[in-house]
Amino acid sequence: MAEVSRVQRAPDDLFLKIVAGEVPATIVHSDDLVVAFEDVNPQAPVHVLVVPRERYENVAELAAASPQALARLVEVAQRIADERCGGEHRLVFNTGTAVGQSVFHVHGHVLGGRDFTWPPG
Ligand code: DGP
Repeated sequence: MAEVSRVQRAPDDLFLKIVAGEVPATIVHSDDLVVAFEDVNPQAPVHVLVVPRERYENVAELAAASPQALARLVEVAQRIADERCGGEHRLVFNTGTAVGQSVFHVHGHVLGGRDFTWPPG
């Protein structure tokens, strides 16, 4: 099932186009496994998206297929937070439309630089 939806949605994968340089973005990190760029609609003073170069729909798919890429994603998220907001941050993976996922290429939101409330809305 997941494989079918991945194939169906792949042509519209905005984040693959950013990774490929076909859609402009403010890239803040790039390596062999992940790319990080500024969110176009920031929700906090620090709001960076970290994505794997390969396409997986959500974080569970990424974990199953490439734990190395997931580990790198988390490492890069921490490094960005260390550099920009003293290390304290919220790393969010939305999974599914009901909780707000709008781009079906897994991405970690690195959010920081202000106080946050809990639970999230
Ligand atoms: P989500 O709702 O969890 O799927 O997050 C998608 C995020 O992607 C959202 O915070 C806005 C961001 N976004 C959408 N389109 C673009 C774009 O074209 N460029 C950049 N840099 N970010 C985008």
